[in-house]
Amino acid sequence: PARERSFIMIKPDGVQRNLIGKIVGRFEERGFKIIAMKMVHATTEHLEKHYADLKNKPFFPGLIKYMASGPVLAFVIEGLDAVKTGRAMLGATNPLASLPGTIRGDYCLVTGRNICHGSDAVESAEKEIALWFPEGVIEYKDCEAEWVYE
Ligand code: DAT
Ligand code: MG
Repeated sequence: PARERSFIMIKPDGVQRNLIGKIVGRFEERGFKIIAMKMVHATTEHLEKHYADLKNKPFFPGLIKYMASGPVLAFVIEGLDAVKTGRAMLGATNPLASLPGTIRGDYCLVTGRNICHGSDAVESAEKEIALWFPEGVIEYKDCEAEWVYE
């Protein structure tokens, strides 16, 4: 089976709105293997590293404040095209442009409260997984794999 990995994070609004089960369930149902998961109330320093590429954007301070406002659920999915498919499942950055059936298209309305993060490239996924899971991920045999893959 494919071993591409993506970092997914349910943001503080998703946690507060009790959407953890529904969002994690979508990735499980799609066929992805979850190989790491934890709830974290992240520090601003940690979030500034996670969003380092955006530090010059006008919305950066508000983004960090939002992301530090409560716990997040951080997890790693593994499977075929995990990054691209993860992004497709997320929808667009602005929920207005997110189709129904996507996570953002089903559960939120504004960019600044868009409930879920997903890595945008294999390289950023690797960086984000290392940042959020320095202890590493969990290796195990997924008995479903032979039915998900040819
Ligand atoms: P994405 O989360 O879809 O990868 P991004 O990496 O460009 O989008 O931005 C990270 C987060 O920053 C995004 O989920 C919400 C916030 N954000 C992005 N653009 C914004 C904007 N124009 N106004 C307010 N918040 C924004
Ligand atoms: Mg991004």
